[in-house]
Amino acid sequence: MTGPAQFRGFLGGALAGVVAALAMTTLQLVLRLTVGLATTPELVGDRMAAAITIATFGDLIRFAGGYNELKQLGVISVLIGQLLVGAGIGGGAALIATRIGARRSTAFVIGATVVLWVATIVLLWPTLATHFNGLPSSVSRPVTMIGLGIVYATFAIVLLVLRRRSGRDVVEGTASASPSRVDRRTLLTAGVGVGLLVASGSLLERLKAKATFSYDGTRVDGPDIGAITPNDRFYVVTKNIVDPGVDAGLWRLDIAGLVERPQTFDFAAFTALPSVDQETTLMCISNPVGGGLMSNAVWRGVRVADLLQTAGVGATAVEVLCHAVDGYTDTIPIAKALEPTTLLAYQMNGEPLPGRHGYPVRLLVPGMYGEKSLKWIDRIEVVDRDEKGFYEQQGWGPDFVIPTRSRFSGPDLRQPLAAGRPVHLVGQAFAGNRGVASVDVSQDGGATWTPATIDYAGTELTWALWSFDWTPTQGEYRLAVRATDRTDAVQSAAGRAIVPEGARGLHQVTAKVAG
Ligand SMILES: Nc1nc2c(c(=O)[nH]1)N[C@H]1C(S)=C(S)[C@@H](COP(=O)(O)O)O[C@H]1N2
Ligand SMILES: [Mo]
Repeated sequence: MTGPAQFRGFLGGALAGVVAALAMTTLQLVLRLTVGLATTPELVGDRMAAAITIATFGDLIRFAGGYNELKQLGVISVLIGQLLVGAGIGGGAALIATRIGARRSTAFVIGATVVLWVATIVLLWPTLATHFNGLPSSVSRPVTMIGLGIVYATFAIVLLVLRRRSGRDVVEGTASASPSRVDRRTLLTAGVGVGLLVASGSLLERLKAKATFSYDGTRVDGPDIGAITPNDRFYVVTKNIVDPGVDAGLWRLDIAGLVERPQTFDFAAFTALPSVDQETTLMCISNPVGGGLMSNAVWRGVRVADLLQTAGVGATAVEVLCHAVDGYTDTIPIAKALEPTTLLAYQMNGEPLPGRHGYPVRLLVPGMYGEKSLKWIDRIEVVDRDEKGFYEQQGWGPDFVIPTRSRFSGPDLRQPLAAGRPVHLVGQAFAGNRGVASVDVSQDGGATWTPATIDYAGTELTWALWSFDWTPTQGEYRLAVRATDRTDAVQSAAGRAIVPEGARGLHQVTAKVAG
């Protein structure tokens, strides 16, 4: 065959490869929407998140223009990558077919697909125990492997079918004799491709409607923050692009690892266990000083200590390694797991947990940053070594204990105030699991302090609400707030960056008072 004909053959093969990859993508999206199978973009994103440093993570977020934007960029990149790999295999198969023979070409397509499948499994291994409809972690890894096998096989089969049709033309010698026939084949392939593009596009739209982009990063802010945050206003942080939609009928909770009697509970058995109601505030490690990634709710749940006592914790236990259906992991020290306030919650403010807050069951670890409070949890494994969770692998921590903090949440002081007119300053203070004893307000950047009123004291495990009636005279004020916890420790004024152990420092706002 001549050079140009070979080149045309390569292009035809590449087109077939792209179309086969589109067929694979479409099937992936269908399986994601129907049976909760994790897609390659989601698994690659999670694998990357664990493999990169926080600095790179931050750079990527800035490069994309936000976390949600980075998630979208990641999905698009992996999907385009898949099409390019498909094009490469399709084009390669066409060249092999014309130079060596159809049989070798078929072997190449099958071989390349198997190699890719194995490579995917090896590279994404830590993330494979992910199933968004809540299959137990014991089966979700093999299910993901088989699912990947099915979608990769779909790629190979579609490519071979498309190749065999054009290959026959080559063998019959009609390809060069009748270019219009080749064009018809190409047109047919392209037509199938356009159809698949439309189908996968509409599936992507449906997934986007369910995606976390619209609510990830929800904060509570403003002058009207009550003691208890309503479920639909509670802050949200999630690593996921589309959060799990767990089928409570599929879901199981495993208590495993270094225990004498491993336990498995279904949802009915779990909610039949003795439970407690506990008001607890959660806050994200990435909450900036003065930020609203912090909320308070009343939770009903089962004490982890009760479950561990039933299971019988081995003497060498160091940590519990927790796993959730979205493949998220984190650890807590065994002593923390055994504290009576560490709960597996299944109700939030008197309702079943909302999907975005971890339905059907989430962990609550008072005193430690929100990332330890796994949503959609399905496994607690007692281990005798220091394991690292999803964010800890990136380099967060090692200390996840919440330092005492306080903030102004209202009113908005960007508008100048009027001298002599009273202002009602309000805010929250939070001291992890130590409780807030008192709050002070400063008008001079922290040089002198005046006690604020505690309007809601909360418990050891919750925030407190404070207010301060202030009637300023003309001038510019540097307002600051600080809290003292119930161990009498005063909030540190020393600033600390968010990375790697969470922000610390005084929340300060400038108030201008006109005469
Ligand atoms: N399974 C799972 N659990 C998770 C997360 C997650 O992405 N997946 N995010 C964590 C983080 S970083 C925080 S701050 C809290 C937020 O909980 P909320 O969205 O209910 O406020 O959930 C934690 N639990
Ligand atoms: Mo977080």
